[in-house]
Amino acid sequence: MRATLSHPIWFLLMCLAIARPAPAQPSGLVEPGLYANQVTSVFVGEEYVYCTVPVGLLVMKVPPADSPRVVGQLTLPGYAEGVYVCGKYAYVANGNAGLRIVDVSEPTAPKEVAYFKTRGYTRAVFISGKHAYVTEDWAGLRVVDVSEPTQPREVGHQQLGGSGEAIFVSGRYAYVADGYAGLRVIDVSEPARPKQVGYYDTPGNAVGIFVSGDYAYVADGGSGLQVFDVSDPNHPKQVGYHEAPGYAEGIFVSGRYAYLANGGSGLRVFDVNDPSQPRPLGQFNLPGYARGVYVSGNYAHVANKGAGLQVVDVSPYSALAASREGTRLNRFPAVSGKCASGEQSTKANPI
Ligand SMILES: [Ca+2]
Repeated sequence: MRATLSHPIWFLLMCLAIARPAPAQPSGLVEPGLYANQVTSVFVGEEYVYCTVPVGLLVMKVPPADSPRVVGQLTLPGYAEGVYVCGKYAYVANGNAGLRIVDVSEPTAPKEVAYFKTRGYTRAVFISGKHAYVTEDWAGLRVVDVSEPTQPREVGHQQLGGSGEAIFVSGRYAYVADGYAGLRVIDVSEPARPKQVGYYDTPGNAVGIFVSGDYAYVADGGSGLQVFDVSDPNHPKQVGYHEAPGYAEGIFVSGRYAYLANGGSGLRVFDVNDPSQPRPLGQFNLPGYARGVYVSGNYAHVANKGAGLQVVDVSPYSALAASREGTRLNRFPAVSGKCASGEQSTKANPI
């Protein structure tokens, strides 16, 4: 069942990828890329872009202003929901098949080196330090020591009450978008004893999260973008929101901009220079269903269920554009942390 190009599912995916015409360019700003059309999540590394599709992991090359192409792929046994890449390893949240650890040092031949069987349905993973933080549907947060990636080892667990849709680790806290249960703040300073310290029941279905500075940005399903001041982690405080039409699934913040993967309504860009008043700047209508987004430089990489990986030129609304205006830039927190191997997953700050 391990990956080969001749696997019938891959064959179908590749046919879909090749056969579908490139989508029209929304707003004239898009470099559309189209691949393996059910992309469930995306992570941008230094040289390659990593996408999950239900049956596994794709390693892609995304040349600037050109269409992405798949250079490597691996079939996985579960439903691939999310991926985080650190050093030479990709960590895949693989549904009922737990956490899969894949050596991607040879991008054309990704190879599974270990897996960690969780007890529930694994939805999301975030790597920080030597730990993988894994959320599960109704089974909470697991802290897994991956200092030796071929021998993952659980060190701590905290039961949570929701569906564990997404996780972001910043400093000593893990922030979980816990589905209809809302936003949870977990103190992970003692990995063996993760402990919930703060909670906020968001109005909608919290499915995406990004933390930047003192603020947590939540993609809250039908309730759009919700912004929380988490400077006091014990008491997350809602400070701003924008309920755009659509279904908010994924969120990425870079500098003063927030990028929202907004389901059937494509990609939305907000100015969050004042986080209490997210100001909508623009919208990119995309084919399919925008589920996740990862911004690198001038490009937003959108995980799109139904229309593959969409690469959108967001240069009018990017930290790069802001830098030309002399605006102070924030680092990209998602990719600036030290990884298990001591390497960084991507350039800490490509600007
Ligand atoms: Ca809720």
